[in-house]
Amino acid sequence: MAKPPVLKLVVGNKNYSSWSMRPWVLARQSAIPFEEVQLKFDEAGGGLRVAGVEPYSPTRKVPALLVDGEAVWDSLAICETLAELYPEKQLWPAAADARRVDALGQELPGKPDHGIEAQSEAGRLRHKTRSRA
Ligand SMILES: N[C@@H](CCC(=O)N[C@@H](CS)C(=O)NCC(=O)O)C(=O)O
Repeated sequence: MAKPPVLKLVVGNKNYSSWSMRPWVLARQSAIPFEEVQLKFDEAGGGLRVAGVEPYSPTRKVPALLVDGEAVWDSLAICETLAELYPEKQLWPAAADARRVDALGQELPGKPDHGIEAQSEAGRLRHKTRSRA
């Protein structure tokens, strides 16, 4: 990599925002350097809004990743971006069939009513794919 990008990862309360923890754990575990911006849910406003998120995230949700100042939002899009920026870290499965199953896992949890159920289905398929290898 010529010049590593400047990464700023904007997250919410770590004990509430599992979406924030996805790219945070991935980056930390993979030793990818990033600056963390920690925002808090606005308790006074019912705890649903993230106070001060506007300058970072077009969707006003966390997480958001700024790559040299350019925003990427949605936890899995951020994980994909990190995988593209750091191919040597091998963050994504090399096998095409394993990537297809991961794509299923990526799509379903984004749909509000499909959280746990979709993830277990994706987990089952992932297990099936890996046991075939
Ligand atoms: N699909 C999104 C979900 C992000 C999300 O819903 N974030 C919540 C916190 S866990 C949020 O920022 N909510 C603030 C709001 O809806 O105003 C992702 O994967 O990043």
